[in-house]
Amino acid sequence: MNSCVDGKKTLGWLDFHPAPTKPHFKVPHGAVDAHCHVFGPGPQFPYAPERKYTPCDAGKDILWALRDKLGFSRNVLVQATCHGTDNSAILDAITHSGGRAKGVASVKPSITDEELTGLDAGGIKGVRFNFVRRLVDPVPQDVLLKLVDRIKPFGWHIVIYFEATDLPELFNFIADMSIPVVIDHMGRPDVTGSSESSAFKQFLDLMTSPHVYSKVTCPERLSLSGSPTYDDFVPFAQAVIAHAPDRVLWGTDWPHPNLKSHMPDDAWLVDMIPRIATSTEMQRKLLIDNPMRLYWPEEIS
Ligand code: 0GY
Repeated sequence: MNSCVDGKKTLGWLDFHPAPTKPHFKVPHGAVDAHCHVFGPGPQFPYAPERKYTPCDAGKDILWALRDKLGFSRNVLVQATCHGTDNSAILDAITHSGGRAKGVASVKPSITDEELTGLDAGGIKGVRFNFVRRLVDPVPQDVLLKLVDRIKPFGWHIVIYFEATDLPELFNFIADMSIPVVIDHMGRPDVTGSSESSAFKQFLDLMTSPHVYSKVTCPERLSLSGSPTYDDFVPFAQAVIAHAPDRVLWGTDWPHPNLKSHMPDDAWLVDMIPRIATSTEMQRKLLIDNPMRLYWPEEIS
């Protein structure tokens, strides 16, 4: 596996898998990869000066090839902190996706209504709030709530990223939200513990709110038991899916930014799907019905 290289400088973060294999699990026709990113290329779409890591360039054409190889039909592109609030790379990718990609932006609280309208026209369906302190300085909740009021007329939702230790502080903020909220990576539970712990019970409690969704994603980030089967991740994802089958989403997280020790073959991640969503009905909800409701509602008959 290569490390990212910037000019002659090796950056230390791992590059995405150079040759993912074909998964054994065949995803249903129309499946959505609802959490992935495009990065750069740096000269065309520069990285944010305030970034905490520099990703390997990972452009749209490589993502579309991966989508096809894994058998997916559509992608949701989530803005990561390395691009700050400049959403140009994902907007460019959406424009060149033939209608097969939508996006989630990061914005400054000072964004104008005109700029929001432009993002909406460009295929943005939500705003990401990031509370992960190693990545950003969180914005105060009252400031974010003003933004929620402003995006509500667009029919967008919030995507929220936080670590499990911050759930108690964020519980009411999320539970009281007046628009849908999608939680990244199940709120990053400690999967070395029990899926029946009080901390994870609190997460499942939050998931009883009818506007709260979760991505059952990122075994490669959360697991300590490791690849290719990531067994410790499975009971957590199973519990979330069983608890709220109509409000779970799945994604690859390609190109897996900010990883330094382990990079998955994306086929391993796809092969996790039937282990966490164990019936064809659950798989259809996870991969098609739920993401289509949030990202392509106009195509639901
Ligand atoms: C992820 C994970 C990470 C990074 C970001 O916005 C970001 O920079 O999301 C991470 O370091 O945990 O899912 O993309």
